[in-house]
Amino acid sequence: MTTMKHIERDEQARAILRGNDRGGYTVPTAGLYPYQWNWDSAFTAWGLATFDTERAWAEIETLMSGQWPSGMVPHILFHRPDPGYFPGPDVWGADRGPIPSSGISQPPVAATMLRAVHESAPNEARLRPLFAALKAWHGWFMKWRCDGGAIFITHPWEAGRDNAPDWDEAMAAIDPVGVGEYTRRDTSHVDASMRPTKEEYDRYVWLVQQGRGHGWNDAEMAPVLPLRVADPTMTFILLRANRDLTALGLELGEDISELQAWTEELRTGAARLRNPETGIFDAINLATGQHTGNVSNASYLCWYAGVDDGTMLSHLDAAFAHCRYPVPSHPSGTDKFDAKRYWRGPTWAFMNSMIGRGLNDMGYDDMADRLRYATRDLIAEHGFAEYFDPLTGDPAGGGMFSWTAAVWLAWASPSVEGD
Ligand code: 9WN
Repeated sequence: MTTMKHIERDEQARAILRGNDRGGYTVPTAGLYPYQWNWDSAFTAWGLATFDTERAWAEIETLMSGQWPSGMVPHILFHRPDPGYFPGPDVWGADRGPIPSSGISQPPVAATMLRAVHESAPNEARLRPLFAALKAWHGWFMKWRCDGGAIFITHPWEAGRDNAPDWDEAMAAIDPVGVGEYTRRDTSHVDASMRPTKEEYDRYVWLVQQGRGHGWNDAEMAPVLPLRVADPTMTFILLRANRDLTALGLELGEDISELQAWTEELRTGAARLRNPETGIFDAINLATGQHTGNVSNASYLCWYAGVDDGTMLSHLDAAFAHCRYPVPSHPSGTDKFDAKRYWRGPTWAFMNSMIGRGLNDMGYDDMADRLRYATRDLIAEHGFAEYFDPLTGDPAGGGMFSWTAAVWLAWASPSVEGD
């Protein structure tokens, strides 16, 4: 049932997306994240498609305008300098693209969101160049981030799940020697208890310094990468995005054979992520070959990728039993669970939207509804936070957040078509 509160939230969500618009691109939130972030922008486009399709197309076009000649699409585009964020373009020293940027990528949700934008406002002329650019980006992942079909990350920021326990083992093996002094800016915007620790930040910055030292040259870095963890976020999302890009290519009459081959390879990689001991999907530290053993909210992206699975379904049921507002980024009641610390417990509405869409695709409609309604209540009651305490729903991190507003409009709100 749509209530006044929901209608108010629809209006607020649109106002947030307009307020975070910097002209052709949208920042995740003012202050804390003053640039264009890759997967944030893709989700934002999905939300924009519900009320301003022109801006939705432009959002993805602006993102792709930062693509490097290698095909890589950076995780941050520094369109205009802003001292409020660290590390900025001077620290990254990444000058291989047309726009100052970071030197790593982020989960490629863009093709999937582009498909939704194209469904809302079909435009083949705009789609065709984006198809080619997205294919080149997917190809970059297959060339430089693929190990036996599983996509690995080289920096926790690449997965977009910065301090998830999945990287703990690989991060502990790094000695951030010579990292030097630096001033974090995130903790001047958000309480430090909701952000990564100093030990983690030292390693984040050290890894950036390593890439910079190699001039962000993929071939030079490949044999010496200090961190390589096969990641469910990347693998499941690329698998899904590749299928969506294939559908768009078919519509355009483009050659899709390479995309189909990548999909098959990624399916093999997704199967590798299944932990042989527990049956869950988790990350693999490629330095040791060990599965990390963590159920994360990315573990539940299997359905979104088109991989059917019953084990994860029973874990999801358990998450509902333990948390009022699932899906926690790390299971409550475990040692590493921290209800407010970023990717070590909090619920992220945009992750829920992918999990929910996957459940629908697999025909688990009751579970999908359950998750969607829980996320609806979470946002209706607690606002458009970056992330939320899964037990209480308390908002955490930044506020007036673009992707939370976007998934409200495109997925969680009762005004979504067909509800
Ligand atoms: C580093 C913008 C980004 C998200 C990531 C999230 C967080 C950045 C940070 O914010 O990461 O990229 O500085 O903490 O973890 O998923 O894209 O919203």
